Amino acid sequence: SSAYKKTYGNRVSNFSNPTAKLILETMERKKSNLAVSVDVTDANDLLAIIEAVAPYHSHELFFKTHIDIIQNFDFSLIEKLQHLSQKYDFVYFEDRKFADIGNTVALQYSSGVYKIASWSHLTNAHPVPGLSIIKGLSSVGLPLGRGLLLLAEMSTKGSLAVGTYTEEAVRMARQNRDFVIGFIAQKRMDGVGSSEEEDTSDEDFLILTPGIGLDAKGDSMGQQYRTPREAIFGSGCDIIIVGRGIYGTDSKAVDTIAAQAERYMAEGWAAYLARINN
Ligand code: 5IU
Repeated sequence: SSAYKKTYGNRVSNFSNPTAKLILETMERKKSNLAVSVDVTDANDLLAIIEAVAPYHSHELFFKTHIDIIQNFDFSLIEKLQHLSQKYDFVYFEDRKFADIGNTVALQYSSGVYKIASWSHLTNAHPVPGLSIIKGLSSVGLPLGRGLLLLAEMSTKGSLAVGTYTEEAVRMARQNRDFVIGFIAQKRMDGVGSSEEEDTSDEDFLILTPGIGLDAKGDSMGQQYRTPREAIFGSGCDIIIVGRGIYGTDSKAVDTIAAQAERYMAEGWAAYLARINN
């Protein structure tokens, strides 16, 4: 597809959504397509990992959180996260994976303890409820300039998000380009599931891909890993999501975390340069 060969900067105008534009501009400016996924349960560990990675190289594009696993959560954490995102110029992606009817997800997105829409630039949803989920989430997120990714595929062994399910997810996104800016997926989705009458040659969706590891092939719970090069160059994904490959499974020293982040960042960017210059 044409988006595969274009620079991130040249794709900004393919999107109307402000979060999509922010992401592509940040990628171009920071020369990074790395999202760091931080699945830790202590707020201080979350802040420490961001501080370990961000100031040292300043190349991280995203931090992806699961805010509901933090044991010692209070809203002052959000204020600290917002301060860090301004200081180090990165984007937040709360990996909430909404999955309910529109009315419920609108409440889950805006309210409760976490008030995700108030601070997270990007979030994601399972397409399983159909268009209702986009209606609900966009009623909250669109006025705030937020963006949504649909889960078109998953990285786990035996995932049910395949075939016509994936195609339907892309059709749902195609009808809601103002808010749905792309997918969590394993490959590019431009043109997927489109009818013969539709011209999708200029279509562009951002593809964020998890399941990235340089040293392991998977974990004991069904996760499967591939390399940044396989994802970005081979499959045309745009952004790699890396968690344990960077911060490890037991607490690591700050310089080890920073060095691992640098390694994934360099691999991801090299794969992108190979792709656009190929
Ligand atoms: N994640 C996946 N696979 C998926 C989806 C989300 O791994 O298909 I959708 C999340 C889960 C975790 C992160 O927060 O991405 C990957 O972490 P590791 O790099 O530590 O495996």
